Amino acid sequence: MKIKFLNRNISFLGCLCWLSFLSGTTTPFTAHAAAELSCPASLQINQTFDNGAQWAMCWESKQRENLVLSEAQYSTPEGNTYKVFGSLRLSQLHVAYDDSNVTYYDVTQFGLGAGYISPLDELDCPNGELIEIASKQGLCKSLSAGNDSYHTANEHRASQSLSLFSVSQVGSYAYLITWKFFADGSVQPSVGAAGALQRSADLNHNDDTTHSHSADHDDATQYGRELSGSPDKIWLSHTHNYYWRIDFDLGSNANDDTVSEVNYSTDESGRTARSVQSFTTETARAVAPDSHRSWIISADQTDPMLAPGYLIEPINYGHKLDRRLVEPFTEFDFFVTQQKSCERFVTQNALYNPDCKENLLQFVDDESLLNEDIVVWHRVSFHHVPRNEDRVNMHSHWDGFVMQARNFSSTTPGHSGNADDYTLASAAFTNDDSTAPSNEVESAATNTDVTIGKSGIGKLDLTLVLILLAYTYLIFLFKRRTRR
Ligand SMILES: [Cu+2]
Repeated sequence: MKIKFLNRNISFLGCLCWLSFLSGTTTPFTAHAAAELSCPASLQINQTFDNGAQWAMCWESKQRENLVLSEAQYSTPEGNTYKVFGSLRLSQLHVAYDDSNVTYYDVTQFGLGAGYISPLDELDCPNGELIEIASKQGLCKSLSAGNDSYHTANEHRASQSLSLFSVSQVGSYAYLITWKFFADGSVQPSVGAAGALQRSADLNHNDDTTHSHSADHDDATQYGRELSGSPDKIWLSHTHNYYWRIDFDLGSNANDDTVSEVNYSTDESGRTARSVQSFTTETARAVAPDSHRSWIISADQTDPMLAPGYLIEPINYGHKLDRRLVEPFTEFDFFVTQQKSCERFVTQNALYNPDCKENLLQFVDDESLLNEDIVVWHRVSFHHVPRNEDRVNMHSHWDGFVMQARNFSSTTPGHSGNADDYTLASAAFTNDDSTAPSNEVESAATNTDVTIGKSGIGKLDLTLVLILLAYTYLIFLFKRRTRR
């Protein structure tokens, strides 16, 4: 795996500086007019929010993955449209039991679509629209409201999202599969595991209902627990590994996306510094809470921190299955590969695509990511230790992650941008604070990143103007001298 360290030097000369200065922003935005979706109207999903933003996309249902969303584009409240995703799907539900006797690959062994779809009713979809899949009311499209998107003394608005919800019954489990597309451009895929527990081991016969194992009583209890009302059984613990396959198509074409990894390190004086690396070849990465590791996807290779794009922060990562000796791909949580339509499933891929490799880690084979259509794969784990309440009807346990939209708008989407009196007073107090520790001042002066704060941009632009005036004057002098 090769990692290219971003050249963070900023070129101060050239016409880009003028463009930056004239537009009042340091980031070249790549907004487009809304593109026509290629799918028929019956397969289009459109949602406009109270703040004026919009999402538009196509949908289809496949027997294995069920919902596959494509051509997803987001329009800001100001009307700037960004292509975002070529396609989005859940690619595998990998369930590994603690006794290691059974591992399920629910998407490829069974499926989430066709006969696995559970019909929905109005109670599943309050104030929403039920859409037919496989002759069933299989998809709920609704406008959902959450906690405050913002709340100041003068303005407040609830967070709104387009919610797409379906249920797939696989064995004893019912998977509640949700995609939320927010009014600020963020996207949250999630899965709720519900239904009933799948596997138990019989304490008296020292084997389980689906597989034999020579464990004695003490061994069996290590891998699960007895539950109220279920004598002589051990209900087995297991890890749900959810894998999403995200084909980003940000920017003017599908081949200009960059994926960068962000890490932070803290030195002996307590200062925490950022480093950003962009991937140039296919890669497999693990979460790293100690370095606040996150990933940025953008279409601008100059500076992903400032470009429009998405941030994936694995902040809900409490559990992680790592049994690399049995399944090497479980060592990693985040993968970037070239887009290939035959690389479709995280495991058992060759079963359906015999011309391609078998699993996700094998897809990572050192191919270039430069000027290629790229795909991001993200895994979230949940170690499920049964509790009494899981029988007979299990509560839903939810897992997922957020792709946080960043730099699509110059301020909070939909907000007027006007500060209320409290905020202004607070800002004035902060600006007047002359008791800042000296190392803070030093830290700001030595920061290699462009300062995004208002005063920072003002100083930067003034410096640029002075440099360019001096540069223009030197050229003028040089030409005058050569004419003589
Ligand atoms: Cu479970």
